[in-house]
Amino acid sequence: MLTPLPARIDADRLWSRLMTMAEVGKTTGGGVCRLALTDEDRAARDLLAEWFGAAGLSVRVDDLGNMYGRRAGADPDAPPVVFGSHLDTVPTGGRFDGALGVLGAVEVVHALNDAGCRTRAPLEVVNWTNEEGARFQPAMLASGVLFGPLPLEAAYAARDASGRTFGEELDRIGYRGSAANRLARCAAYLELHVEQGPVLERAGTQIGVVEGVEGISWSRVQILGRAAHAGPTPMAERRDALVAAARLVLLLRDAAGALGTVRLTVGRLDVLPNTVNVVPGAVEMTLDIRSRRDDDLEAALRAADRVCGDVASADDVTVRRAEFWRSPATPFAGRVIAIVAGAAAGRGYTAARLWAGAGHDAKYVADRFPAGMIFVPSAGGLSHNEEEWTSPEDCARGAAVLLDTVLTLAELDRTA
Ligand code: HGY
Ligand code: MN
Ligand code: MN
Repeated sequence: MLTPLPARIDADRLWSRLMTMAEVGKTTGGGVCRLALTDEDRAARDLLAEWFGAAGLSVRVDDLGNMYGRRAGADPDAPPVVFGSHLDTVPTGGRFDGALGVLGAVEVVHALNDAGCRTRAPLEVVNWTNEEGARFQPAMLASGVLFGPLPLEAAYAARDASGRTFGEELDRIGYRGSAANRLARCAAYLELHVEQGPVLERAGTQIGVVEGVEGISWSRVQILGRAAHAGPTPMAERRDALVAAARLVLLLRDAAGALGTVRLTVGRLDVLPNTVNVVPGAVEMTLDIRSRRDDDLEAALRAADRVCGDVASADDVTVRRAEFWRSPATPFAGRVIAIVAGAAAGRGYTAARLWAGAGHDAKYVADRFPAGMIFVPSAGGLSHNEEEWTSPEDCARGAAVLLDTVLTLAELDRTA
């Protein structure tokens, strides 16, 4: 394990970039709304391209809009060590989810530049398109096309709530590059990210050594009753889709909550016709189920279908669940995990091993190349919330572990 090198993370420089990026899509609640392929995302990308240039990185964009900043190595033919994350956010996002991984990576490059360090392997900093899946489903869409099961055409055809497609919006913001620019070779991939949960903070631990990404299932659930007049329709004769949905949400939570490793969320619910004097005829909602164990995830889905059937018969409605995205639980590469752990120890930081409850592009990259992640604590375990907070010190510690991990993987070129 390398001892810390002359290369040094500049905590103020990293924080200043994080706060500058946080101005792009800033919300009145102090958070960030930078939905994928919106004007705010374009502005963030343009700013990142500027910062890539200032760091001496050569920029390229692939046909999914993924942005790569490349730093030459002593061995131009060696596969690059790749590190980064995403700049898109959920509508009430925070300033650190994704941005810390991209800007922490830029800071690593500046630290190497300042110290005049050259690596044997080339380095590539990446900004993945549409990690969140908030505007265009599924999540991790772009890395899912490159390394996962998602067909390119399906990605381009993904529509947002207003009916605009991913492909149209990628063209509109001017970030549809070439397939020839896709990441094709990679010695290893690293992603620095805020934990987005309470584990590190509660344990008073500085660094999370991430062992893998939990499995995720996204379904659409349709509840069909019968629209009726809110006045004359007797209560006993109603087939009220919203009442059925309300019962279903609670029963799903109890059914899945009984399975220890499972977390279940109904995040979106649309009532139809959503009118003050009409008994709701239909409800459409989303179901997000996660577990680090695929068998628990399957058990939760079976329990969910049982509950859907019970509500359908009890409330005289039709309930249909259709899964539209599945990301299996994915372990990271043992060698990368060990190097991250060694880097944290080399800095004298306290560290703990854990699994990522959130999805990350590192999951799909890990399906193809050796990958790992570094977590830093989230205040109150909060994320996907405008009050998301990670301290400047924790951000800098994460970037230092990223720097040392990248250097170990890319090897310092001592011939220079
Ligand atoms: O859904 C997720 O876990 C990620 O934030 N896209
Ligand atoms: Mn993220
Ligand atoms: Mn997120």
